[in-house]
Amino acid sequence: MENGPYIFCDILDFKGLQKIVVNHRVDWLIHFSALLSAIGEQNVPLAVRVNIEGVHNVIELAKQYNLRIFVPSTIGAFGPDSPRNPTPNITIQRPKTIYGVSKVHAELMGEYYHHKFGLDFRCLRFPGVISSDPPGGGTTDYAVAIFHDALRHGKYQCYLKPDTRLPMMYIEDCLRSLLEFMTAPKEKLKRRVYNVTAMSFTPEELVDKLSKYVPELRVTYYPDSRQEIADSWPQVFDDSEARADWNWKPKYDLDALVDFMVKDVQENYINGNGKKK
Ligand code: VAH
Repeated sequence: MENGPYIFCDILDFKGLQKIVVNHRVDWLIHFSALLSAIGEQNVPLAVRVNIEGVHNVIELAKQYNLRIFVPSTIGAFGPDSPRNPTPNITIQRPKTIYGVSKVHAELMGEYYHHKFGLDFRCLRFPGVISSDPPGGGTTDYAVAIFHDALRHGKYQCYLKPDTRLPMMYIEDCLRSLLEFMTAPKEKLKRRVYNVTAMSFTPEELVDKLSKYVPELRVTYYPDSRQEIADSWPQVFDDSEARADWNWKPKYDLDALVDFMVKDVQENYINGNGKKK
């Protein structure tokens, strides 16, 4: 729809993206197209194209048209050789998923274009981001699916072990961190890639909080291939540099996340007969 709020374009269509940038006088580019960790392992060639060729397209466009560009990275950009508790901003990165490999590549490409061409590249490494929208193929998405299954069926089969600790963040904190980072004066930025987080929890800790809203909730645990991915990731994320340099501070803890997620899912997907209004 050319004149509506949304214009569809394939991230691999450089000319199509260029047309949108020129015709709509784009000045900031927020890039979220990617295959996430679990789904990327099921289709590596597509993940390479979307996550790597796609990010080349947007970084090159940002350079050509002097755009401020945001590219998200992830806790998945670290691997089993990285310190896990906590994981600092700068440490070894040898991820074991094509998603993580593509995100390390994006980080390094963006930093190169910043230093070589002065590109205003900005990148946040997000933890698992929890919103009421249905899961999108991420390893952390058990923490989304459980709300839909618990509120609809009173039960959930978890694909991670109950004690699998992962960094997480509610969607409102994610969006605010992006906005605050993108509007931060560049003089405050000591680096172009920052860790951000809000909390870390395990499935059993989440179930304990959710059971207060769904007392009859029954959860079973059947770890699958996503357990190996989770076991290679940070357990606790150190975001002290974001807090020091541009005053990052989360507002939602686990209690608040569960309260808002129960309300969001109940209103938008249970009462809303299965689809968001
Ligand atoms: C995933 N939710 O699980 C995404 C995220 C923290 C990981 O990038 O793949």
